[in-house]
Amino acid sequence: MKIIFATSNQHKLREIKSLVIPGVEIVSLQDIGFEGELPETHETIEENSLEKAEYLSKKFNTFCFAEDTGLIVDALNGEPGVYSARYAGETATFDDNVNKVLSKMEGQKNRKARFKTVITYYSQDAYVQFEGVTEGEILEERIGNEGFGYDPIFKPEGSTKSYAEMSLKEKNEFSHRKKSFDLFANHLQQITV
Ligand code: ITT
Repeated sequence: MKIIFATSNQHKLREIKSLVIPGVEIVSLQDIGFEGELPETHETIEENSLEKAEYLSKKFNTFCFAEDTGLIVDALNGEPGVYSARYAGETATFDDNVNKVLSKMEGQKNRKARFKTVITYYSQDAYVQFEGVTEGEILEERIGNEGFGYDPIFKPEGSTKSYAEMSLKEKNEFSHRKKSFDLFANHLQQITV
């Protein structure tokens, strides 16, 4: 069974491709020659995840999944949240977004935050969603060079390392993305057995 993963983020693709579902081949947008933009027009992670999966599934008339992820910081009233990719502006880099979080969190004692991923699996006009959440805290400065996005400033609960100090394998032991993917994998195995 082949399933398209609708993402234009190569880091997400690498993380997802490190996870295996027996009997399932994950196909990237590059593999199918899709170079357009995925629509992301809503104000919740759930809706944006659905929008991306539905768009691709209908365009290619096949099984597809997408995910939307946000970093939710308590002291920032849930920001950057659904705007995580463009927190510091439409053309913001990972560095710009991290700088904005660090400066808004300067002097802040409550550093609690969480990553939330919602995967949407879309097939034949029906869909199902899977949520993965990892609690943690926002560090006072960047630590580590691995990973992407907000990884250098996020330390998951139960770890002494930031996400950016972890190998892919270590990150998968804590990862919000892996948690949602495990639920998705479980679902696929149940419906394909
Ligand atoms: P697609 O919509 O094409 O999948 P995107 O990068 O636009 O890619 P999102 O809308 O889900 O994806 O944006 C989430 C942003 O949150 C992303 O650009 C990163 O900056 C950040 N992010 C997501 N997952 C992350 C992770 O595991 N570690 C650190 N930062 C992450």
